[in-house]
Amino acid sequence: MSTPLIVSMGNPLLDIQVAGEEGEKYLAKYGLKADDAILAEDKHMPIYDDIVQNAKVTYVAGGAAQNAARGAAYILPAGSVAYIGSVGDDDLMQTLRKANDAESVESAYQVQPAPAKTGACAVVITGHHRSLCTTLRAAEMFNPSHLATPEIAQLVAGAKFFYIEGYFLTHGIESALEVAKSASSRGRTVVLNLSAPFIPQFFKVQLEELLPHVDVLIGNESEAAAYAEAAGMGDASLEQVASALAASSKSNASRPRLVIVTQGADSTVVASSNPSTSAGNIKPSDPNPKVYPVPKLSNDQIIDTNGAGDMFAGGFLGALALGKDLDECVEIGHKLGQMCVGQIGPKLVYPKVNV
Ligand code: 26A
Repeated sequence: MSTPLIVSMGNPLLDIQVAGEEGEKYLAKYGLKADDAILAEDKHMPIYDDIVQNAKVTYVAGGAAQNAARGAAYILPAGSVAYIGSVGDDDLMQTLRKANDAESVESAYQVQPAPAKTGACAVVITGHHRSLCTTLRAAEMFNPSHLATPEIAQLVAGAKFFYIEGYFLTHGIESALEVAKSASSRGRTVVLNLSAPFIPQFFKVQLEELLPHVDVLIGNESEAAAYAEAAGMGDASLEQVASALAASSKSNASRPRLVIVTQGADSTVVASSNPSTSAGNIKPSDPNPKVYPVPKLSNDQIIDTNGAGDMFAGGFLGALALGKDLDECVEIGHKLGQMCVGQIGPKLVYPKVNV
């Protein structure tokens, strides 16, 4: 059996994308915000059948941490990444498995028996915005017993890096804590993505419980703002929020915490709790937070932004696992994020290009 370097954990979803004029129509019809990520409420539930039956849709493998797993795998040797999540025994799952196979990501799925169905995300593209409306289905049936199966226990025991999506905290805090606590007590690196504004907003308790075990926190500007609001520091600048998150309490105090905040086409901000000369950290001679400009893309290079943040995170994670310097980790993150923006959905370029 393989021993992957990275284990990623989250909600496996099949993305069903609709764009153009139809995107505008469905955004209005279901009262969605142009750039948001939500769990479908009752009023949104018909959207999946509606777009499949009435619109031109594209199916692409999704699920935030699964996208990041494929992103990391893009720059690592085959067999370096495994992904854990819960799916149904159906054709959606087969599509996801195929996308992982193509990237040599091991699909360490917990498979729920029928009638459970694999989760789906309606992705409504309008211009450079993307609205994500998710029905978790089998994804939220993830049971911690999966971690105790010999195959999964071996993956988790062997991995050096763990990636957890914030989205998983809506239902899986027990498993996330189990993995993160054990990893951080063994000196392994735990990476958490904030995933969406509603996570710090409505799952703050779970987030605060997990945060002490997190070495690298990744989010975007609206997630950082939502955290700031929830933490009572709504007036703080992005740099101040990143520094505060980096400084908040940590179970493995011998390791610094790094906080990375992306802002789409604008600069990426990185804060460290304790700069050092180690790879993957801000150097003591550098500013902290450190600001990294993002290379410009022209309008015609942008297809859609679905998955760009995940591919940034995957590229960053893969580079970190390769022992690269922070500057290179951010650069590779930017490259994969931008590569994804040039594709339909959370995909990268094939045949593979060097990054
Ligand atoms: C719990 N929710 C809402 C979610 C998601 C999600 N992945 C996990 N849980 N909502 C959207 N996504 C995924 O995010 C990617 C873009 O960042 C979508 O599947 C999409 O591929």
